[in-house]
Amino acid sequence: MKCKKCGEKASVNMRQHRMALCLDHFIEWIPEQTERFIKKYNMFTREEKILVAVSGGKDSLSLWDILIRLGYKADGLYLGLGINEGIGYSEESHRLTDEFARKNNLRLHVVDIEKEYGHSIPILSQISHRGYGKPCSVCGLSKRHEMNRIARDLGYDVLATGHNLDDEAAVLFGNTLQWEADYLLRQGPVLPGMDGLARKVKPLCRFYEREMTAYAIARRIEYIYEECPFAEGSTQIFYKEALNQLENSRPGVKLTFYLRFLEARRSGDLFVQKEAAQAHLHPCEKCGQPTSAPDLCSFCRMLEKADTTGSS
Ligand code: Q46
Ligand code: ZN
Ligand code: ZN
Repeated sequence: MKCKKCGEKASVNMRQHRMALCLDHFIEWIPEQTERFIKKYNMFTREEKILVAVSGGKDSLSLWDILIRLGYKADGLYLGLGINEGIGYSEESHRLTDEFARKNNLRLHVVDIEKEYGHSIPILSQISHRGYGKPCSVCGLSKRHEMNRIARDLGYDVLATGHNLDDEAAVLFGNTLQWEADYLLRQGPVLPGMDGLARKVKPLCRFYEREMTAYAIARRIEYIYEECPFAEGSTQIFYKEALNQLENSRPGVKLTFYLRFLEARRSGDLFVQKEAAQAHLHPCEKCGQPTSAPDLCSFCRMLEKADTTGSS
């Protein structure tokens, strides 16, 4: 197979675009496309301050790399979750993120959940009795809260995450199977900001996971290969595998699923549009972040419960 741009031997074949590229052209094509998506979905401008949530994985480090190559002002945020089962997941991902920032002369903020709140994510999950033994619900809640807090306190305009098309299609698949109208209405490349909530963007949402792996390798980015030990057996992975099976026999089906959804959501065709739940938000009494609960947001409630249970 030949590269579409130069005719040399191609290294990456993107069946969904009926296009193959050599490595040199592939690592140029990825930022060009990212720039196109940033503009198309009005994610941010070159004047805005971007905070990239970096986990040490291929997607978030590649996103940081791409934004810097494109000339955006992007700093990183690493959250220490204290997940040290198996290979020492948190320690290793922190090390790799630090190294990337240092090599590229980039600014990295580090927040360690245990230092900040007294307990690591697995412990918080145990003592708050959320998530039926898996720390993922406490982890997700804490990550959202902390990313928002840092973005707001340090004056960032926008928070960027490295979600790729496989992540987005799997979430969409799950929400469609359960017909979660509220979640469906909020899913997209941009979640607008509001008082106390930073705008959230996903510049890689149209790239397949395998493209991001190829990019990270081609750019010689050292990232953590292992998944978080708690990801094993998750519903998300099950949906990803199901979609990959469909993709194998129908190349492009994942991308079409996601893009047609965005189109339907934009035009309002498929949904009985509901009043956005955001209209009823007010500041949490403790941390000030918007919440629909009467007094404390779910993160502060979880911490309060963990503190009472943990100290009894
Ligand atoms: S939620 Fe769950 Fe992930 Fe947190 S505990 Fe690990 S698998 S890192 S995206
Ligand atoms: Zn080429
Ligand atoms: Zn709160």
